[in-house]
Amino acid sequence: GWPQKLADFAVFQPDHKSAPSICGFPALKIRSLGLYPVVDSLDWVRKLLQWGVTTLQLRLKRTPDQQLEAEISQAIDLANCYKARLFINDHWQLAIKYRAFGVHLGQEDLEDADLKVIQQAGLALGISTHGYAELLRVIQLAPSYIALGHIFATNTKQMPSKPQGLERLKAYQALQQDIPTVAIGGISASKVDKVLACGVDGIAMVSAITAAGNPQQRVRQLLAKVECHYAQ
Ligand code: 3NM
Repeated sequence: GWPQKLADFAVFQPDHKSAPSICGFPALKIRSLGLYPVVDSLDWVRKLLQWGVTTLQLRLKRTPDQQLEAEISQAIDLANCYKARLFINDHWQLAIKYRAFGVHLGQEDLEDADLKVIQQAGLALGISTHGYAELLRVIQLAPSYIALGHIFATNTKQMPSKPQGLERLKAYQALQQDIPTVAIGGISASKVDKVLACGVDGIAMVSAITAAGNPQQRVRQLLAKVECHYAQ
């Protein structure tokens, strides 16, 4: 049978050679994630889509339960109108119900999520990792992309571990070339060049965009920089 929970993967030996994505999650093209804003409201999703963002994540951590479904379903409808790739953080059942492009799972969400159901629904899957051990485990799941964090100190999320830094980011990136990667954590506008130079396929950002004095201008500048980098 198919492993359904992370614990089951301990005995699951995928054959990397026979299939590029052994778990059947939709493959994303290497270098195609680009600028990947992570935001906490439908309002932000709407603005980012209007400003030309094509890959983004809705990460609702403080929304009351009774508002979750409306917020998520409207965000998905909007993103689908724009043909943008919206990943729903954690709420994988709602993501499937309203046909999101993808789901993003943190390590803690992985234990509860049914990966087989996500895969069978045809949604892309992104998974967070923090360090070598988590990365090796997640590579086995062959998700659509892997997030590598946190690269620099961040005030947006409480992190139990130390920042990974650029040297480790380069090493993780070199470790595997098949699955697209996204760097996250403390990436300010001025650090984007250094992070891109590590070879990652996308740059995930929260506060660099949401706390900017002029977020629209910031997004325009970041999109130009990131698109220019990947066009080379
Ligand atoms: N996940 P900012 S770091 C949501 O390492 C999140 O998994 C992280 O926010 C991880 O760009 C992080 O403001 C916060 O630092 C990123």
